[in-house]
Amino acid sequence: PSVHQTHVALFPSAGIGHLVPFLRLANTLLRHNCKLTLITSQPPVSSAESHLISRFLSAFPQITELKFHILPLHPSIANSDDPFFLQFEAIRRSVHLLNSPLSALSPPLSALVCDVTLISSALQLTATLNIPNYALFTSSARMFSFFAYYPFAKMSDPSSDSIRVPAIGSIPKTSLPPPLLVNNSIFQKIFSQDGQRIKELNGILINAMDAMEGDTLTALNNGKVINGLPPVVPIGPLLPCDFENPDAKSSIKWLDNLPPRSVVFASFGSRTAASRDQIKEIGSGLVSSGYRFLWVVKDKVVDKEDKEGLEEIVGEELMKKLKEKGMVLKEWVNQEEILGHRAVGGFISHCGWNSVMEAALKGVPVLAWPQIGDQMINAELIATIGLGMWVEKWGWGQKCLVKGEELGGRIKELMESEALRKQAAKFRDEAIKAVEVGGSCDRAIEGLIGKWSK
Ligand code: BUP
Repeated sequence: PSVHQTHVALFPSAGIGHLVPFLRLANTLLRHNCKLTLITSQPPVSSAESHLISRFLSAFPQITELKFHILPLHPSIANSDDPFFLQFEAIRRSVHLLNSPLSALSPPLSALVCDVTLISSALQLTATLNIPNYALFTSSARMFSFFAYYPFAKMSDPSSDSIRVPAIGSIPKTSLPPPLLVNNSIFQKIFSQDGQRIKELNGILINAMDAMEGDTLTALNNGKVINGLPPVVPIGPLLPCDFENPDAKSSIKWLDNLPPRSVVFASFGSRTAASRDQIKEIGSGLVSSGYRFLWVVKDKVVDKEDKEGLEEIVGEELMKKLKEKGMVLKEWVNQEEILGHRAVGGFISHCGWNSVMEAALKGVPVLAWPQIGDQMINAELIATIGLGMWVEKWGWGQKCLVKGEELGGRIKELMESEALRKQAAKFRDEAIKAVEVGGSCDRAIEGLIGKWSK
């Protein structure tokens, strides 16, 4: 009899932060000889996503793309102004359309790996297809613990200003993703519907590693957070891949001429836009830090509508000062290459989980400045394990204005801290061990494929 390759369908949801780990997982599974189908929701929210998907598919023509045309959301459901949440919900409501194209795939699917915001709808698919359903959780193990515990948490208890997650500790309500505290928000609904059903999954893959979150991963797998979870498999760090980045080399050339660890890199991810006032304060903070800097400016939530030039956004006068000491960009940059450059000694980050894992992989200490979502929980983790520092009183970047002078001082602290540099280097060493042939990542993936191919 012919031996079929293990065929896995990958089902990401909206946003770069969700797409990137799926494509990195795809790259890993290909190296282990799997056959893959990538479900791409049409139309995507941002150009960053559509560009990334096309680069990925041209790099791997052997991958089947299953174009999934999602149904438009009824306006009565659309009670959010976040384009990414609206897309989450639209995808969830269209999942039934995937039944027949997925069952027609050949060879038949061995497993489906879905985004965490798709658990409840994907479980219906995999029940019909009679295949295992895994979720790829796209944030930290700490965040996953909260997600798993959420259905049991007494969120509405007004007498308590924090949530005690078993084995993890207290998480202040102010650190939770803000939309979770808004009754009947799309986000809250997803959290409770999908959170309630994680025990029905066959496993949870997570871009995490023991060196950073060993205790949490052990607690999750020993039933200490909640009872009866399927295996939580740390497969991190997922490695950045060549296809991810267009050849934008100008920033790298600029870095090439600078001394080791002399530059601070500032980028706040793909999902948040800073206010004009905050952009100006960041600019003056970078200048006052005395360090050289590479700063990626973002002033719109979705890149498709991003039209204004840098001079207009930052202001001509400040722009002149900025150019003397640093490089300011308003385009997609090769973040992993920048973080891996010897001239870069610190990273001001929004703490999107992919960025955090990339900082660990490259051994760059982080100045955590959470903007939305899971990022404050990730920032707390960064400070606890010493991958970086977090100025708690800054609150949510989207809500408070941090003054340039204050920022400049913190940048100095970050760049001058020997302790942070050493700790970050330790995480880099552990990350490199984890991704070696025969390392923990390899073994985890082999174990999964072994199960899927039975
Ligand atoms: Br912006 C940008 N270049 O210019 P996160 C991002 N990235 O390579 P997010 C670039 O996109 P959420 C750029 O390296 C990382 O892999 C970056 O993911 C890459 O944050 C990814 O860090 C961004 O998880 O979303 O997209 O803001 O916080 O929702 O995960």
